[in-house]
Amino acid sequence: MNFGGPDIYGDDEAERSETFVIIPVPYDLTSSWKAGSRHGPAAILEASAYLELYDEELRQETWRAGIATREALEPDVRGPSYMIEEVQAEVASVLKEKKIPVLLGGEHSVTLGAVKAAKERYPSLSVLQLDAHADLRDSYQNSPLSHACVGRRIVELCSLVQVGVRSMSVEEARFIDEKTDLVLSLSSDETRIDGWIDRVCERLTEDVYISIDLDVFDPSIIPATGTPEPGGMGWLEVLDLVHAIAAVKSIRGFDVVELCPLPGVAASDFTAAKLVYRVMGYIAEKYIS
Ligand SMILES: [Mn+2]
Repeated sequence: MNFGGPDIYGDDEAERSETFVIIPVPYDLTSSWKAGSRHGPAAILEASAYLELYDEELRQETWRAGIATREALEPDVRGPSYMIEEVQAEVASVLKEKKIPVLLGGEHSVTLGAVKAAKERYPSLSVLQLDAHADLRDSYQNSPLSHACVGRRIVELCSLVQVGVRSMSVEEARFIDEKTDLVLSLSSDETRIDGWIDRVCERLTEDVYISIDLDVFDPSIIPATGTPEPGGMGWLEVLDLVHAIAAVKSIRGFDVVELCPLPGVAASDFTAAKLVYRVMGYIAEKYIS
């Protein structure tokens, strides 16, 4: 299954040189509440066939930058460390070809493999995490590689900016207050204050990896996530942020994780697919204009 549908390239196939490589990662072994994000990548790919390939906001046909879709990574049931290693190797192979990896999750722990690969390639990398949850626990359900610990493992590698966070433990709140040099965490309330996008841009380095947990959105926009939280961000707020970053930084890769498809709720799947295409569009403005 290709992102954008089976006929995305039509007769132009011979001419395209790919900019983006989609990597489906159907894995949800450490999910704590509603499992099912293993079905997320397939739902996004299926919905992507119904996207208008002309992006009306950007007035461009993003697909002309070239979008390849790899085979889904085989879930490794031995545990998250094996899955993270598998993701790391796959992402490293994409970065080596000077292309931009786009991961479709799956649960959030898979992000760590992508960040490790990107950090190796771009030593000054920083990470922007859009998420309802801080994910800064040192360990969760006896696993340091749980989805609930991904932010903590990232700050051990590079600097981290979180946006949209509105759920955390007291330990995580203390960590954020004490380790201000390692992590900047903005709640969804703080994204209503003028200048918040500048605050985010100032903290990020030139090379950025973006991880989008779909629960950053308000559940009225995307209800189909494993751990929904009220009071989330709006569609245009998230897009404004990513567009601003794409304009001034180099986005080296991104992921969209934690879609947990609900039968009969097509809006979540479609919104996730449109988000993936729009973010590729922001990055591709440089390549195709
Ligand atoms: Mn989350």
